[in-house]
Amino acid sequence: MKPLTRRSLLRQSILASGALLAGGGKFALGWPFPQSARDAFRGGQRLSVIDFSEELPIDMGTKQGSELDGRLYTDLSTLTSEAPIMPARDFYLRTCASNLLKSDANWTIRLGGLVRQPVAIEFEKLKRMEKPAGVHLMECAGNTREFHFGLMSAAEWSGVPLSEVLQLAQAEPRAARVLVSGFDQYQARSTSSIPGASWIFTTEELASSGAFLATQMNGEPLTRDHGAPVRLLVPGWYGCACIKWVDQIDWVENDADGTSQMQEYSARTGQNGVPKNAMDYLPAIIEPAATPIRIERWLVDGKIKFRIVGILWGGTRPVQALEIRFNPEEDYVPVDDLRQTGNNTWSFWTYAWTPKSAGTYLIRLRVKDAGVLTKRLDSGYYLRSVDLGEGDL
Ligand SMILES: Nc1nc2c(c(=O)[nH]1)N[C@H]1C(S)=C(S)[C@@H](COP(=O)(O)O)O[C@H]1N2
Ligand SMILES: [Mo]
Repeated sequence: MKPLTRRSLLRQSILASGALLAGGGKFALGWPFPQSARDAFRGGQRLSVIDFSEELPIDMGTKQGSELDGRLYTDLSTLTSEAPIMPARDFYLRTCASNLLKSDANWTIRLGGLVRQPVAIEFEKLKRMEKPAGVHLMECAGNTREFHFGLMSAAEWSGVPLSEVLQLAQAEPRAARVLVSGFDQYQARSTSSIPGASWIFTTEELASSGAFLATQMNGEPLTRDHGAPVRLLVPGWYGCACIKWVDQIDWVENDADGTSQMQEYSARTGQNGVPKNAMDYLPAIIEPAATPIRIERWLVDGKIKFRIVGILWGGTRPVQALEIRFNPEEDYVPVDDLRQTGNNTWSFWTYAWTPKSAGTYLIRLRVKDAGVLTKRLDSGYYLRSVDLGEGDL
């Protein structure tokens, strides 16, 4: 499927509403027609935002630690559909720049392995090939509830399609896969991660995902922590494949071993055990997933109402329906308002909630779409809970 431009999205939603008006009731390409849920809060007053329960009280949005143990958890609770792009300073970090990383002046990427003649590609050359790549979301495969799902962000990128970069050297006939590596030596020994981030792709995976070497984020050069001067971005794949500080690209044989990074992330990318060969790894794609990001408490016409705001991301086509459930005993019901803007980044949904009583609620989402796998979502991975006291209602 071709990436949807803003214009084609607009066209689709016009088509969809046209079809509805004409009584056809058919959505163009299954695009859900946004219902209007905001009315439920019209004239009301937003009183507060209720915290999710059973999540660690951690510092969101500030960098902590350094090198391989450096992290920044993006605060998703303030995200709005009006400002859906993260400035670089708020974009999540899972590994910060090494203290041993040299300056990015005169940076080159060595393109080698199974090639007739290796070449050194200067960063300046990449800059001349750079073009806008659009908005893309990144999510760490190790994004968890205890850290408020803060290892996820979206930004607008520019760069060079990796398939174009590969043309700069002539591959040998045996060359079957592409190994992308970045600078990964650190001063300090990590307590939690294995140093060495590299990933092996087929040319088909690179082409179909639209993988590119990113040279700009939100119209600016990359920051050091985000991989300056150049990182890989693989749209629709988990962040572990998005190698930072790229300095080496090698053509390898079809039966090349998977890298230590692929092994380290095998459980989190849904692999069958820890395969030895790269060819036995499934693509590390992000299946459709959804989670609430904020519970707003409102006063509307003298009554307390809750408005749940959430996001939907992943997958390769718009989902047919998104449903929410508040406790295992209750049924799933459709969310009120889902505005899907494509699969490259997160989309926003809302739900007007009137809980009957105080108590603890476990909030889960479900994608209803025949044939679409949502293993992580269905496992309860993105569940969040909230405790409502008598005074909240
Ligand atoms: N060189 C290198 N690239 C890397 C990593 C790393 O440790 N070293 N971590 C990966 C992981 S696990 C993720 S989730 C993303 C995070 O990118 P960000 O910190 O810019 O958000 O970078 C990836 N690229
Ligand atoms: Mo990650």
